[in-house]
Amino acid sequence: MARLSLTHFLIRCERTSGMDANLRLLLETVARAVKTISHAVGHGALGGVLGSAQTSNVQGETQKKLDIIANQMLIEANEWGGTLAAMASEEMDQPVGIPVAYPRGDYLLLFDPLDGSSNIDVNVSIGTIFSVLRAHDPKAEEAAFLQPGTSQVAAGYAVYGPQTQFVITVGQGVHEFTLDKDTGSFLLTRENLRIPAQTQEFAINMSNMRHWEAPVRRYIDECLAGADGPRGKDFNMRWVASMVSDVHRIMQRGGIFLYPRDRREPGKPGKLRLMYEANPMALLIEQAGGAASNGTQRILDIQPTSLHQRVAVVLGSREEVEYVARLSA
Ligand code: P6P
Repeated sequence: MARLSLTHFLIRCERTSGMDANLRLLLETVARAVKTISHAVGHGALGGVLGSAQTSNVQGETQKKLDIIANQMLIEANEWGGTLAAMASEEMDQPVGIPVAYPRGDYLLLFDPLDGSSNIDVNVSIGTIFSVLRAHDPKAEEAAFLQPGTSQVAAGYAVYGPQTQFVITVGQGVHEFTLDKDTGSFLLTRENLRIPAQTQEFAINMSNMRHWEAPVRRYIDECLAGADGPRGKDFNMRWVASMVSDVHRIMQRGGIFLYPRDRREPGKPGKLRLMYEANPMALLIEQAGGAASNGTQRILDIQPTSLHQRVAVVLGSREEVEYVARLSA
């Protein structure tokens, strides 16, 4: 039986669940931009797109050439279609509005155009993360974006790995599409992904152990103690250092991902960004039956105070995330 294309799947969603046609168009436009990013990433050194851009982003991080290329591809693909009022990105200090030459729409698009940048030059999987909010304000100002994660109307990510995959939710489950590079279509490969409630696999950057707060330290120590310890089972560990890749693995087989706050920068609640990393991933994880917290509070309930604010992240198999929260209580 032929696989459903992304377009066919979204039109079916429009007909069966009343999804707004402009939201469908927006998701298809993001998918088209993802294909162009996948093509650029796939060229690597042959396309002259590797290495540093010799610039820094609002986070003070050195930007890779592909960070900027991917950011521009998402802006150029989405600015003319009439679905958006504004866009915000990890790579831009301020949101960008829609040029006066183009119609404005009712949605806000936020994205991390290329997540996992430290992996770009060593050919390890990277990705794009995006979030969609409703525009309640005609101005393209930061305040219009400061809505809690529960306000998202859609979220998704792309993984640029051995396959290019596009994983989305519009609030009715999580669905995975794989790019057919012969035809250029995204085809449905998994519908209604479900994350197992329990796991024996954790993902964390262990080199930061000495900086962790006590509850995280205790949780990881218990995992390392294995079957002889209080958990009574052995654990495995993975850390890709691309959130998209670690989350995608959890979507496939369960697990828990932790990027906790640590004592290196006590003033920062964590490394990852709330609006265009943690919130979209938290919506996807919850839609697949998992849980996502900052260690104690549900991520989707956090009221944002700034566009680029950071947050601690503990997400994945529901029972494991709840266990960490009990240790932190
Ligand atoms: P570290 C990538 O830069 C990123 O934002 C996430 O994708 C990833 O999970 C994390 O940072 C990796 O951080 O400190 O292990 O390099």
